[in-house]
Amino acid sequence: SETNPLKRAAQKVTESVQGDSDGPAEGIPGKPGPESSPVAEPTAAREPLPPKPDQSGPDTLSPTGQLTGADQAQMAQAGALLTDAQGTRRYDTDHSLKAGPRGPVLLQDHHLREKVMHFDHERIPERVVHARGAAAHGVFMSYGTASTVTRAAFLAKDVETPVFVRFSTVLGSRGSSDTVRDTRGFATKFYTREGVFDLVGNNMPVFFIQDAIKFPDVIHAGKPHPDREIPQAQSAHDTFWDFVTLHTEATHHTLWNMSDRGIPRSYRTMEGFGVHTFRLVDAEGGSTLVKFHWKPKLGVHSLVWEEAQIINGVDPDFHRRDLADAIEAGAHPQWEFGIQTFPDTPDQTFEGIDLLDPTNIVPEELAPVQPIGLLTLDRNPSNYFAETEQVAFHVGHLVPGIDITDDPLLAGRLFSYLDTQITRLGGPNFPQLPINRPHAPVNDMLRDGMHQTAVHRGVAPYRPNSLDGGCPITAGADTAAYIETPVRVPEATRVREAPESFADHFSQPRRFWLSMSPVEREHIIGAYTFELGKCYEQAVKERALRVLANIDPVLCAQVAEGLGLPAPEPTVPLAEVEASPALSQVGQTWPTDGRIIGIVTGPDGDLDGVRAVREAVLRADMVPLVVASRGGTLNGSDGALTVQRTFATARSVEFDAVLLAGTPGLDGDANAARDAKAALVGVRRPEHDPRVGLLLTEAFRHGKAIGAWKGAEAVLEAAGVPVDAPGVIIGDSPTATLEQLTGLMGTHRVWERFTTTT
Ligand code: HDD
Repeated sequence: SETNPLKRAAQKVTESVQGDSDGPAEGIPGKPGPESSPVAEPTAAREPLPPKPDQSGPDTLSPTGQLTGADQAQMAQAGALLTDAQGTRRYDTDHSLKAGPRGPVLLQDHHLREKVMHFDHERIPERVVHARGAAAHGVFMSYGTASTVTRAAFLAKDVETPVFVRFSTVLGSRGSSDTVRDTRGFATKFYTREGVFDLVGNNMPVFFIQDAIKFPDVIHAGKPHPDREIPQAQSAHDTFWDFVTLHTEATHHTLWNMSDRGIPRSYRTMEGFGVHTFRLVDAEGGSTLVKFHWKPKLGVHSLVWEEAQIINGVDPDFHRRDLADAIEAGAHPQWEFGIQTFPDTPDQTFEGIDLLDPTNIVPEELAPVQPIGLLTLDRNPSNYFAETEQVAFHVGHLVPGIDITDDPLLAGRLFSYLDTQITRLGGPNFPQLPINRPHAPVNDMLRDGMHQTAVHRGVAPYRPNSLDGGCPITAGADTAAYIETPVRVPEATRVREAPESFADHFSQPRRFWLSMSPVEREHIIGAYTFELGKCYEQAVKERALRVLANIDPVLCAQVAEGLGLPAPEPTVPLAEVEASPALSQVGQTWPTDGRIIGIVTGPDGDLDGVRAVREAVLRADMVPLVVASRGGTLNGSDGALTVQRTFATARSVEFDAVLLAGTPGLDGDANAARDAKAALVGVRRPEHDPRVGLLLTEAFRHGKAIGAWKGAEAVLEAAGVPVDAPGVIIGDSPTATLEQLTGLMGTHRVWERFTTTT
């Protein structure tokens, strides 16, 4: 009846919501969309599905201790009908209000104004470091073994604590690649019953600098050059190497970065470290110095450099995707939490190692890592911004039983983390954001400020008071108060100086180098040669070689050779140190859970065999990806098999191992006929497709296990992969081949394939 399209649309909406005063309208499904749109709405409006279990919001309490069910509803699309931010229903959000369809947009369009205003402010400043990250929810189960050294309630036997863990790279911007050579952040928020404990660690146990006052400098040196803002997310440039060679305390951390630890295979295969020495305090006030460790159940595993570089282009979100996929598939990553313990002596050293120097490790052979609990990540965030981006870690978020030491790097961090959240999250009330809310009741006297969301009651936010019933009162040791350990502070004159014990910059790096297997040393030499080869300044390269000479003459000579420069002599005597075998990633066998096997088949491959290995791979908690010449399905005698990757979309770097499906034997004529048929439909057999050849040569070069069952030898031959090389298996049957392949994957790589010279 109504001819004006806007009015007609408004009428429709009114009809559809009639009788519905406070909830989504009945009968919306199936109704046509507003007719102001020239085309019909692609889908009819309907009630959103309830959130999946992994989409529910963080299980949090409000600052006043109430469950945040109301917030939960606001986190998803809360109903069928669109509203604006004030809850007023909207009939059209696709057209600005205009003076006629071809006329100017009117300033009075307050809906346009609100929508664009909000959009204009959707981004917040990225983290100044660790901007790119991925996170997951999980649970920490305590073994209780730490109860002898700490009163922390969450470390008592069988206590379960919800956690949120964020992994990150350090140098790159939010949109940078995952597999760059860099340190990785490993930050854990424990929502304990006694308050939040944040362990803000890295995947390396040492740090570049010994005093926080140098942090702005090391980051300025590592970040892109200020003039052109390049290179992104990497240390292969002059300013980084200028800094780390002028501040030789950075030598140890730099060596870790140049090792395989700088390019993890997955967040799931990284160790984590608290870096600093912390102080644990028991119920009687007794204290013990500790270093925190996370040990991945899957073992420490890394990429090789060429793989990492290829992934940067093929799948820049490799680590982020890997973590989310594994959790969604139910392959929940796990780490054992552990501590190295040291007596809390006044000098705070252990076996001559200064525990306050964050460039030092204590070898595990001298102080074994004692397991104290298990971390399991089992739920992906539902909203990247609300959770992963807005989570705010702080080394000063401590609980009773965990205290700090006088490590000067830690002291500066205690200031920096709170400070940065004010810029990043827009004010001092960031602890009220759902992801940051403690699960312990909060009863503070902090008030007002930007983005205050709590409605505090009472009139006397101070104490003591006589107006709010005298509350709050303060807790004591018997009511789980956080009490600083009464550590004696030495009588001293104030100085800007480092202690003499901080001056040895080379013996710990030498220990690391000596602890590496030949193939790991080869990778380190390759990394230094690559990074320094990217520097323009001759003086920087020469200075870097002088540093390497003080770690090891072979390392120095080989890098010098690669750079085409003379190898200098050491300037300090080479340290007499023992290797620490625990530092090497090579030589152990690990579970293969969650590893990815690419199963390559041709248009006439043994599809029943493919089906059998697929099922066996799944049973072994690994991921099979069928790779064929084109997408869709392959029809075996037992029904259709879905193709997950084609020769165009597959790249070796995605797989931990490759299996080549056999082809049932055919005679020469049949072969020719088959090829002719395949060519007609534009499908090439694997042995004729250069992309399969590339896949295999890369997998071979990267030390990955390769298996083929009867009839697939031709594919290996065409790729030039020697069938008798280590880690290449020609099996009799599909499942026997898989079994041998899985055995090889347990050691992570076929290490014998890498050539070594050291
Ligand atoms: Fe830091 C973030 C780890 C030294 C200042 N740091 C940040 C994150 C991790 C670390 C994992 C990311 C947290 C997240 O996911 O939100 N940082 C470390 C480790 C260090 C270290 C293991 C040495 C042992 N950091 C350090 C120093 C300073 C900072 C010495 C400053 C004096 N770090 C920051 C920061 C960041 C940060 C600027 C950036 C974003 C944030 O804090 O929330 O405050």
